[in-house]
Amino acid sequence: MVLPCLDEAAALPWVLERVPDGWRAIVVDNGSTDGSAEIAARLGALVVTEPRRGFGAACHAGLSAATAEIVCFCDCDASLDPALLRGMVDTVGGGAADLVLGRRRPTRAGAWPVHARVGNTVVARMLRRRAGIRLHDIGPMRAARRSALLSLGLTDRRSGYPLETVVRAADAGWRIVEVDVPYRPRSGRSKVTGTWRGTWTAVRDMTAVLRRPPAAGAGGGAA
Ligand SMILES: Nc1nc2c(ncn2[C@@H]2O[C@H](COP(=O)(O)OP(=O)(O)OP(=O)(O)O)[C@@H](O)[C@H]2O)c(=O)[nH]1
Ligand SMILES: [Mg+2]
Repeated sequence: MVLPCLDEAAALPWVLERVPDGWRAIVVDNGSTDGSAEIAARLGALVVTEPRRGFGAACHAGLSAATAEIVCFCDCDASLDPALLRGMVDTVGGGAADLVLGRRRPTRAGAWPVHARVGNTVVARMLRRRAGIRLHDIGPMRAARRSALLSLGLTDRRSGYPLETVVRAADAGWRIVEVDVPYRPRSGRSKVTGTWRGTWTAVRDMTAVLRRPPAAGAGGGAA
């Protein structure tokens, strides 16, 4: 399980405790200053240090370091329960889907800022027009086969990474399934959609992804 982490000392114990038994937690850090890397290592995670900043850079470094047949991703801020990934991984393992995505369902008001939710709906609509797939959310929680994910040739290294995953997977004809996941208020300070700067960067990165032409050779069957 790949866990991008930037200054999540407060959330790490809860998150790592909920990683299913027998799975390897890969915490990807790039420049935390609150001791996150040391805490993660002490709690038994494999800590990968990625020199390049960015959410996508962290996710991709984790994917590159992973060795399991099926790889999944989860935020490290305690907003999402890593234990939910067991069912998502089983769905991929059982062959029912090539990519399983968690659709965030806020557990209470304030878990998901309004601007983030609106932005997400707009992106989902643009995605439907661009790639012809119907999704409700482009969230951070997802599971797929490692070799298939690597074959997508993802290039985004910032906040466009989850969206690029979905766009390329759709272009390649993957079967994509959405499952509901409770979305809780995060622990600690927000880095992306909880701030105006983070939101702006996310919108820019995502619209750039949607403008990119389909990758050459896309449209075939599932990888
Ligand atoms: N390694 C690394 N992790 C990051 C970076 N930016 C964000 N993260 C992590 O990615 C996850 C998502 O970031 P958040 O700050 O929670 O972004 P968000 O979910 O859009 O915003 P919130 O609604 O505030 O939770 C968290 O686990 C962060 O610690 C980064 O540049 N590098
Ligand atoms: Mg978050």
